[in-house]
Amino acid sequence: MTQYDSDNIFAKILRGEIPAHRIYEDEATFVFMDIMPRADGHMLVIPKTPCRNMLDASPEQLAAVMATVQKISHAALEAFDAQGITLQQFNEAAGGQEVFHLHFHILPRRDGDALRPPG
Ligand code: IU
Repeated sequence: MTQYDSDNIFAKILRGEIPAHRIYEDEATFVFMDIMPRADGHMLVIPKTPCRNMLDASPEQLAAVMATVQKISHAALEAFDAQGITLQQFNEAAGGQEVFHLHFHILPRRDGDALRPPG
């Protein structure tokens, strides 16, 4: 497994070196808007501590991130007038991961909609 690289873009967002549209944070997690949203209200949930992806996450990191995913998903249903939530999470380049700091995509969904393509 490749090491965690503290120069990744989400680490820079956590350090305040790059701006992000912040939605929520607690002692262990941080939530911000995805800059290339594939659905209205597309958000990312990340741990504040270094973690490359799900494969090297500790049980504590996963528990904290998933608790925030659930909390923010409930809020997103109301805030973004959605009827459902799609979660996405990618691990390593072969698995579709582009930013190597653990993150979950929260994608609010409306009846009959389709996700926009990446980019
Ligand atoms: P991944 O395939 O799950 O690793 O995709 C990374 C996501 O991070 C992708 O949806 C980008 O739009 C998003 N993103 C971002 O929100 N802010 C950034 O500065 C960069 C990527 I670079």
